[in-house]
This record gives sequence, structure tokens and C-alpha cells, in this order.
Amino acid sequence: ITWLFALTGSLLFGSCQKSSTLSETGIIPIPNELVNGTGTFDLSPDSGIKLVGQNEKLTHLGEYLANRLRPATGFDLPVSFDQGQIILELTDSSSDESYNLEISENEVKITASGEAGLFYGIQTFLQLFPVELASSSVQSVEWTIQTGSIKDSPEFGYRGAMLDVARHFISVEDVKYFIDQMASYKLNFLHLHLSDDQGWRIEIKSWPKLTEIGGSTEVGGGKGGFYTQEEYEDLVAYAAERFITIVPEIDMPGHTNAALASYGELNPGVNLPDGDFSTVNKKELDYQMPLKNPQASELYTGIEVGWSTFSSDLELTYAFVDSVVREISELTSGPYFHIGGDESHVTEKDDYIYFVERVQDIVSKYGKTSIGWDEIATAKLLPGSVAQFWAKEENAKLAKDQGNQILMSPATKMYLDMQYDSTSRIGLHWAAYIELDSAYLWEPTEFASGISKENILGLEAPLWTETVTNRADIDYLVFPRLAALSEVAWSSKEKRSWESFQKRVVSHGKRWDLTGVGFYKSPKVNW
Ligand code: TNX
Repeated sequence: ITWLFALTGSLLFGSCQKSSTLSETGIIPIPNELVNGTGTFDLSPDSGIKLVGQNEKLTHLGEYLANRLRPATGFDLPVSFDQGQIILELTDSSSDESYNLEISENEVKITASGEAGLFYGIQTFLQLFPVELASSSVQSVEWTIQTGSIKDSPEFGYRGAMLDVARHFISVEDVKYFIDQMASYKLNFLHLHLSDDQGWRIEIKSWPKLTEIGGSTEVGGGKGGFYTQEEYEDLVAYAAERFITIVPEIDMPGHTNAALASYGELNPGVNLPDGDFSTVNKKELDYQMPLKNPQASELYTGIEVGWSTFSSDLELTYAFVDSVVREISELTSGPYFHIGGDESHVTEKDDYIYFVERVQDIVSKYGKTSIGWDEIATAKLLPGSVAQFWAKEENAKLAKDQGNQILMSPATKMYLDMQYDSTSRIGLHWAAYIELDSAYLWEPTEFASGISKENILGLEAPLWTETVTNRADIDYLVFPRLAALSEVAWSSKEKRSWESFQKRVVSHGKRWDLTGVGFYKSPKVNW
């Protein structure tokens, strides 16, 4: 009899079930602990969302979930503290990012001790539904998910992506789109590369020509653009609602042509009165100096790097940096300010070190912690400053030896602007070709010699935009690699498996197709 039951059971399972277990639904990043149940939970027109806890963010989180479920299901999904089969329980207001998700036949319960954890639990829950859930109109689909339970928490506290909005300007709308995509993969830091040789992208009220002149172009000679301070604050708030912290970067002392083209007096060789300018801003200085300086450099729209520099021995440089750091820090809710520091090939070594050390002091004066590309580790780092490893292991080592942490962005694995292979329609390949399996198959704690888990703050995937001009280009380079990298950042080495990822990413591809994300259909996956 037992035998008979087993046989009919497996026959029934084989024929009726679409997605056979919770672990086979395409959750990315893969959770820490997952136990499959044997039943199903159905979302129905009577389903509601019940909030449990004191935290004032609960209502917001409940509404966020309801808004993600309503369009495709067409259900009301009322959010209340009284009833509902989907329970969101927040036990505290901690910064812990872990969550539990329990799915039984009658109810779903997501529990966390912090808002971010609850948000991540919601993201996992949303990934369990048929892909049609991503639709913006009502779909006639059974909204059934598999039962089981998940306990999940991230491997790294900093899980980031970077957009280079300087080489090609990226609109507020496209940045918000990118933020939404990041949120669904549980990424929590968005680094904006706001200045480079080809453009200055954020309004600085005390130095208005930065955007008037420096913001007026981009690679290839397009019209460029910039964020007003209001727009930038709107981005910071939009990201924060999705538990993403924006890290602003002003790249210096190299990569500064847009600033040098805006203000001639920042260029070397200009005669300036001696004195301490650290407390005056540019508007006041304009009374003492000619507005139009003949020595301003030309705007630049090419893609060469490493040829521009601020003057380390010019006091005005630091007055400028002070104003910029002050204004941007006022708009920044997060702890970090990124000072760039890469590829300063025309800055003397001593000047470079002096500059980085002074700029770190300015950043700390405005209450922020400096992050810089790995070269900054050749200077004396302030305690807490972070070196972003992109190319040189010896720099990562220098940071570690000073007791500072490293943000991992190895170009050969994490650079989203690298081509997939020689046929990729855009992208560069100076570091590597990065196919999807290559982006997935590496271990950050074993990548650079001498750099282990405790030295690593987290991971960040940069999208440089020399060859990226629009949303379609972003989509093509970012997806599916960002999904792979999110798993490297969130999931432990023991849990990750390329074979499993190859299968799980298929449903993400379907969702991307459905929502118009023009991702790269990597031949490594059976889409
Ligand atoms: C190197 S990575 C750069 C960027 C370029 C990128 C292109 C780094 C810190 N500097 O200026 O955009 O390569 O891949």
C-alpha cells in the first residue's frame, strides 16, 4: 500500500506541478537556508496584508508590497493592522538585513528585526510568483506559490553598483529605473560617478559654472546634462525608500577636465594672490579675480584617461574642494563620500599624496567617510577610509596594512562595461571579456592575495559609460550580469552554484522580456 501511495503521488506530482519546489523557483540571490514544503499557497481576491509591530515604516512597506502585487493580479490587497494572510512582522528597528519567510498553505509570514530585512523578504516573496506578476495589467494566471521556509541574510553589508553619469549623462528617470532593478537584487549602495573629464553632473551653487560649462557636453559631443540639487535630493530619497544609499563621487585630482574647463583659475600657472581661501566661496572670489580666465582648458569629449589634474599646490584647489564636498555632503544621507583618486598619471606622486590626505580631511570635516579608487592607499588613509580595489593588488594590500577596508570591484570580474565577448555590440575590453559564467564564478575573499573576508567591506559593480548612451545600452551590459554579481555579494560561497544559477536566471529572463528590459541573451543559459 505504501508503495502504491508513493507511485500515485509521484505520478500526480510529475503531471500536475509546474514548478515543483520552492528551491526550484528562480530566487536570486540564493537564500542562506531554504526548506521545501509540499503544498501550495494561493493569492486570491480575498487576500490582504497584515502588519504586525510598532514601527512607523510598516505601513509604507505594506503599501509597497501591495503596489507590487496589485497591477497584475487585479486584487484589492488591503493593508491593515487587523487581518490578512500575508503577514509582515517587524520586531525592532535594527540595521540587521536578515529576514525569515514562512509559507504555509494558509498564510505567508515575513519577519525581520529591521526595515531593510523586511524589504528583502518582500523581494524574495515577489520572485516566487509566476513571472506575469511583473505585468502592469491584469493577467489571468493562478497566483500560486510553493510552501516552505527561508532564513536569509547577506554575506556582505555593502552590495553596490556604480553608474558613470559623467561620460554620458543618465537621466533622473533612468537612474530611478536602475535603482528599482538594484532593489530587486537586494543591492544597497548606488555609487554615482558625478564628474570626470567629459562632464560635471551636479549643481554646486557656489561654483555655478561647473554645470553651466562643465555640464554642457559628454563623450561624443552630445548635450550632456546635470542634476539640480533638488533632483539629486529626489534621487537620494527615491533610493532610500528602497533601502539604497547613494554614494556621490567627485573624481580628483585626475579626471577633472570638466572642472578645469569651467574655472580657468583652477588650472596651474595662473597667478593668484597668496592666502587662505578655505573659508570663502567662489562668488566672493569673483570680486577679486577676473571672471573669464583665458587659461581655462577646453571641454573634452573623447575617451582618453589620465591626462588632467588639479593643482596640488594651489590653495584655491582646496577652497573649491571644500565648497563642493560641503554642498554635496548636505544632500547626502549616507556615510560615504567618494573622492575618486584613480589614474592621476600627470600628478606628481608627492602632490598626489598631499592632495589625497588634505581631501580626506575635508571629507571628514563634513562628517563623511572617504572612499577612493585603490590608488588612494598610496597615501596615508584616515581610519575608516575605504579603498576600492579595481586593478592593483599591491594597493589593496597597502590599504589592508594601514588597517583600512577594501571595496571589491575587480575589473576582470565586476566591470559591467566590459564586453561579454569579441562580438558584443558595445563595451570595452581592456580588462577582460566577461561572459556570464565568468561574472558568476569567482570568490571575493580569495580573489586578491592577502585580502580576506575581514578586510572586505563589500562588492560593487561599476558601469562606465564611454560606450553607453541610452537605456537599451544599460540593459544590454547590466543584465544578466548584475543578477550574477548580486549573488556573489549576498550569498555564501557554500550556497552558490553556477548550474543552479543557470536554471534560476531563466525566469528572470522571462520577467525582463515581459517588462522590456533588453538583456543580453548569454549563450551560457538555456533561455
Ligand atoms: C578605468 S576604473 C577607469 C575609468 C574608465 C574605465 C573603463 C577606474 C577607476 N578608472 O576612468 O571609465 O576604466 O573601463
